[in-house]
Amino acid sequence: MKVVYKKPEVLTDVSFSYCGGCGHGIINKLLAEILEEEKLTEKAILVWPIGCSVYADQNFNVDSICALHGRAPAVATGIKRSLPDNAVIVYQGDGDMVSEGMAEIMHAVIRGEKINVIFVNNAIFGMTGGQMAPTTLLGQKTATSPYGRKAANSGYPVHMAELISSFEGCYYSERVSVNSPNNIMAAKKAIKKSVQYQMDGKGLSFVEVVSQCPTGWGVKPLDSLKMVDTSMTKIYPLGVFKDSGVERN
Ligand SMILES: Cc1ncc(C[n+]2csc(CCOP(=O)(O)OP(=O)(O)O)c2C)c(N)n1
Ligand code: SF4
Repeated sequence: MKVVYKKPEVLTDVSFSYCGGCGHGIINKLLAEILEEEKLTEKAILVWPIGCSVYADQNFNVDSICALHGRAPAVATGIKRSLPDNAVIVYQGDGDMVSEGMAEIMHAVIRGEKINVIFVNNAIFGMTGGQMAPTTLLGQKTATSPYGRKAANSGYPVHMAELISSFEGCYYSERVSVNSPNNIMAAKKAIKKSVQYQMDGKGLSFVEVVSQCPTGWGVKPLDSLKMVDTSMTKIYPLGVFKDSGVERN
């Protein structure tokens, strides 16, 4: 029988540790497909965060390291500068990046480090039980904002893809989502393009993935897919915020 689909070989047989319906598993699989299609399985070095994807190194048969809370862009900087021919890919959640490690991502883009950053924004601290993050939507109920996030107490959601795009050190910044087949295909295209930019020696390439966290949001997986359209992308619009490759053509 003709094989029409199979698991990327770069993935091990260890099951993903994510909840059913979580966006992380989709994003991890896209990354695996891209590494194979770009023939980077030997050249890639993945930098994992603290968060629900902390165990993902067990799923990829690729060189990797887990960086402590929010420090992934700093760790990736050291790796890329000492191994400039490798594809150094950072993967971070919003709690890890925007709460715990905002300084590291800011200084990585200020320096224009030639790395990829995949930023998974599910508007919540997933791993630790659904606490409010800097990306939590106004009015969103979380374990630490049971009456909904209020700007007067906790400020406003942070728009990372737009913010990163404003730095000269950023070569590419796009926001995508993974709540429908079309959006998953667009997410793959964006991540693939960003990886190609790194292999061409360009500056920091950033892809924010608006991702569903049904467990943290307290909804069923199918409802979480709808919430990406009805809530998340209303505040975090999808699109390209900077693409220096296109602008220079
Ligand atoms: C110094 C420190 N602060 C906080 C924690 C708890 N902690 C573990 S993972 C994490 C963040 C998880 O949220 P996020 O980065 O949004 O990733 P997700 O789990 O949602 O994918 C936190 C706060 C910790 N272990 N150590
Ligand atoms: S808590 Fe949320 S982000 Fe973490 S694995 Fe479960 S659904 Fe995914």
